[in-house]
Amino acid sequence: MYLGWALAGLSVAICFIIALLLLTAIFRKRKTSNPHKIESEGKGLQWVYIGTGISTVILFVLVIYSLTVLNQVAKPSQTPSITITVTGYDWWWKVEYEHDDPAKRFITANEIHIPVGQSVLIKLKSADVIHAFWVPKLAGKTQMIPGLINQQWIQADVPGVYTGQCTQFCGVGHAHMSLEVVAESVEDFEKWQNAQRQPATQVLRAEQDSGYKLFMDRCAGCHAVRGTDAKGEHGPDLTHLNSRRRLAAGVLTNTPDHLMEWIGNAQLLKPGSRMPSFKLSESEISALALFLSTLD
Ligand code: HEC
Ligand SMILES: [Cu+2]
Repeated sequence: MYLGWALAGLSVAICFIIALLLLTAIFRKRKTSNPHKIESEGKGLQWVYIGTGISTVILFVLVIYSLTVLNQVAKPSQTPSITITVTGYDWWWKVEYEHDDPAKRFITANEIHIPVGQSVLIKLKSADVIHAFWVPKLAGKTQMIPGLINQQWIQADVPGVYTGQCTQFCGVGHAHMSLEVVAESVEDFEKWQNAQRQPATQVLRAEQDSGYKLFMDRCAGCHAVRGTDAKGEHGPDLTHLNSRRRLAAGVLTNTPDHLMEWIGNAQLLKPGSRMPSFKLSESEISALALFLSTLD
């Protein structure tokens, strides 16, 4: 896209022409002996018309040129093969992979996986206030507005982890609302996707666990674990919690220690967060940790 260079070049050229005309005007001497005598009225007016005409034509051409380029940029190079709906919450991201077959849809949070070299359509929604989705290396900012579905598409041509951030001030947790886009080979992406589609694996064994019961009592109102009775929607889906790189939209790296630290001190680690801090006994902590460790 040469739009930027074309605009800059033209601006410079026009500056030069204007400077040149100004200098000629300054240094050209009037021929009349009396400089105060105005020559026949209206004679200079035609130049105003000509000048305005030239400017209008140039600007009009530039508008068309810009719109054409913008239109090209706004479209993906290929029709997106994957559609993901990302919903902004105070202060985390719900990520839903769409599919025509309901059995192949799944929900995760704060981490988006995409195959390298493919364009992916992202539908952007908000559950509460205005947020904005921005992964600087992949695409521009797009607002997430309650009641509206905005769209953008992203494509990563190099594998890697691309960090994104909410860029619309949305309250106390705003600075702690980041996400990651993991771009990986098609095979790795398929593997990840198939794993995410599965319900939680160890649940049957876990049902006897006191950790499982504790989770159902204290956490299931806000969190879902597919394959169990936990169907809460106020917080991130935890079915494959341990597959994620970070906790709480980027606040902590996801390790077993950090996980229990988060549960005990969510309010301290992410002030204002919509998850309460839990005061649990030693035995409750180890039981809960055991249950959570099964959420691969
Ligand atoms: C009142 C609702 C609520 C309850 C109850 C609750 N949580 Fe949360 N939880 C949230 C919200 C909201 C978040 C997102 C916090 C953020 O990132 O701002 C969250 C985040 C988390 C995360 C981080 C998930 C991720 O992918 O980043 C974990 C793990 C978690 N909660 C575990 C638990 C456990 C275990 C319990 C029960 C002891 C529990 N939560 C109880 C609302 C709740
Ligand atoms: Cu924000």
